[in-house]
Amino acid sequence: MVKKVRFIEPGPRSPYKASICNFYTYNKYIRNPSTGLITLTTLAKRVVADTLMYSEAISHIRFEDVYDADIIFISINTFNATRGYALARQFRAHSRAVLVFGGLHASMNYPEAIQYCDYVLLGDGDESVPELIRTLGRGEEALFPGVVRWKDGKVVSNGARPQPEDIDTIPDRSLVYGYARLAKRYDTLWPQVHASRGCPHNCDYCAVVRHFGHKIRKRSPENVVEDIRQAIAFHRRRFPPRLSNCVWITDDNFAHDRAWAVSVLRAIIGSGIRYHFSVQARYETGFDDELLDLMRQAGFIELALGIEFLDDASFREFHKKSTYAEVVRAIENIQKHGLGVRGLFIVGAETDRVGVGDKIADFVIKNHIHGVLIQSMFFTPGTPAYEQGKGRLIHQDWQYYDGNVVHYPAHIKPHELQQEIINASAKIYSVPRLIHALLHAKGIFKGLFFGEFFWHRYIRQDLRRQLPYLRSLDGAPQPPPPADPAP
Ligand code: B12
Ligand code: SF4
Repeated sequence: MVKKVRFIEPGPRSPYKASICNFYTYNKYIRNPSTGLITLTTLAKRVVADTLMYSEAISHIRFEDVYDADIIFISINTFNATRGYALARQFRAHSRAVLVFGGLHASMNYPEAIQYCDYVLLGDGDESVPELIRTLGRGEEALFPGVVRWKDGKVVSNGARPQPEDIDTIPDRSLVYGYARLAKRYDTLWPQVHASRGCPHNCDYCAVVRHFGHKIRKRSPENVVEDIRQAIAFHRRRFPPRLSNCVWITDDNFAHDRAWAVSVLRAIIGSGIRYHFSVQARYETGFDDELLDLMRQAGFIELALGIEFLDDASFREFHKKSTYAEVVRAIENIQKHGLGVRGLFIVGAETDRVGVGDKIADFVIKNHIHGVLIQSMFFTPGTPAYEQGKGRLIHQDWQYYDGNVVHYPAHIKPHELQQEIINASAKIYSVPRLIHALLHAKGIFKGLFFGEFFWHRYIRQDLRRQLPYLRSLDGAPQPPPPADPAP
């Protein structure tokens, strides 16, 4: 019998801590818990009544409540894998629970993850988690597809499992310990809804497409709207009113299935929900006038574009189907439709040199991009970028795979590249630009810039902490730079 199940989202390097910063600095000691893991907790609760989730993004774990569980599910992305493994060791020492890892990093890197647990479940957990609970509840061995397990001291994989098509589950956010209270208290926690999974593109550094596949799987528009309604209600408070009234639709490529995106937007418009929305999309969405108008009508305030690079050689290097000229044109058109643009950038491509940070900052300021995330190149095991770049990695200490420089780029030293990210962030989120935003930015963008100003101060602080280590690598022998990117 399985009577008690616990789900764990391990924290990153700065796990939750009660702090006044949490009111305005996102990600220092508080950040949104995983929608994916809440979804799995919701599904597991239908099988076992005593089911609960802990997220170190918003609370401490009550270990005495976890140790006597029958099954402990742990979710890891790359950046929190180190913490996940440490927690698994602790659970092993104090609990007899069956330990199960899943999530993007565990799935793409299962030979590593299985060293710390009994099972790894590959891919989406929507069907495999309830199936595992039922199987173990019957006292049977888990032999179904998607299971990685130990047999006679060896790791055995039952192979991939077809991805679930029915993903119409509304995550029950109240199943996360402490979340209901904090969601109402902090504007730095916002409603998040994931409406579709998968992407037909193939960018070399992208783990998402390898984990969720090329086929886009979608929730029904009605289900998405109901989730939005519940997510907003979960975060609503009477007094003082929330400053950040924005739902983040966290899909990676929202508009790829255009007909579906239109039906979701029409459903939001028809629902009477009056709120702000932000969504990630590719630059092509920026040429679709009808879609942009619908987004505006539905309450969307911005599109977060994975711009990534500012030169066509880098787009080609990583098989990202974009060109600089098209990205600029898309930004202009999006803004013409009254929507803002958030820019997501990657540094560390082969063409990057000293000055790349200034280049990004100047581009952002010139093109009126109102918010940015700048990260160094990611190398998630299982991606082509990892396969090509693994000989040039500085280390594989996953906890630093969260935007820090972790490789030796071709034409710039690691610490110089880290400094470039810091410079770009400081130039974009400068005090004069903060004052300008507070005086001139419209509506919600004032509050957004204010919050992001402090978020970026934290990001810079964190990146600076790595500088002495990265500088110390200067004397170390470096692997040879690869050939120039294909023309
Ligand atoms: C929303 C989001 C955030 C939110 C919330 C994160 C969260 N806790 O989920 C916030 C803003 C906090 C965030 C922050 C960051 N993020 Co983020 N984020 C996302 C995003 C866009 C959507 C997450 C989501 O809801 N996915 C949909 C659900 C359904 O998927 P899922 O959570 O993976 O869960 C499913 C499966 O993986 C599986 N599963 C998951 N857990 C488990 C556990 C078990 C036991 C089992 C069996 C199965 C299983 O089943 C679930 C349901 O099918 C993803 C991209 C993506 N598409 O996933 C990036 C992503 C996870 N983020 C990423 C990164 C890098 C970051 C940051 C480091 C960025 C930065 N530099 O600040 C930070 C790190 C934050 C921190 N310090 O903790 C990367 C991670 C790459 C990697 N290799 O780890 C991703 C994949 C984006 C990308 N394009 O590469 N992020
Ligand atoms: S378009 Fe975005 S989600 Fe799709 S493969 Fe490229 S980076 Fe990944």
